[in-house]
Amino acid sequence: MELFVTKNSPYARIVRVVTYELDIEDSITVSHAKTRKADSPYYTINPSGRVPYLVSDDGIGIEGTDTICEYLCAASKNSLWSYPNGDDGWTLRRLHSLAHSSLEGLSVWLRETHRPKNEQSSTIIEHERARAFRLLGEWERSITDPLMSGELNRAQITLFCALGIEKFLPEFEWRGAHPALHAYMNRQANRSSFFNTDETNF
Ligand SMILES: N[C@@H](CCC(=O)N[C@@H](CS)C(=O)NCC(=O)O)C(=O)O
Repeated sequence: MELFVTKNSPYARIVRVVTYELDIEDSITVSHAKTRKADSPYYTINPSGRVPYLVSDDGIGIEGTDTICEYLCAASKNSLWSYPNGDDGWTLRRLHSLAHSSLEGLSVWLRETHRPKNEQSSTIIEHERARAFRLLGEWERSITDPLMSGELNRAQITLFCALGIEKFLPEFEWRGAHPALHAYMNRQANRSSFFNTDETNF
């Protein structure tokens, strides 16, 4: 299988974390795609031009972080990307959606800062900055939910990779004002799948 990524994509990192958790990282070739460039050769592989993108052993291309994670977990008969039954299933759905909301907003903020200075929108940046900090306030409370510290799940992975955007976005300084979340992120950073997919170790 071949997985197309970019170095600073938090979505691609989620998939890479999952490959480590499933212990299949050595069976997947990781290729760096050139995104957001006119006429990139990558567009002949994935017409949307987005990463992550997985090409399976039988040549089928799969787009979308959650779909790729579900595919890999199903192929490994592993429940990492599944929801449990009952109340925990609904709580995990809620936490995953909340993490995904942080991920989407931070990605827009990061993308905006990568545009040429004269094309950047201060309105978009301020909108996403404010959203990110409102959501951090919610996470400072929700991080105590038992599902955020028990067995690894999709909400934990998504939140970790979303907040990992701090490495590429110096203006995203949140740790001082969110001590519970800061301690949580430091604990998780020691996990080998997170450590191995840190951009500095990648
Ligand atoms: N909904 C997609 C989002 C993926 C995404 O936004 N990827 C960004 C990198 S973080 C990308 O490839 N951008 C290139 C582009 O927009 O052309 C998913 O879940 O995988």
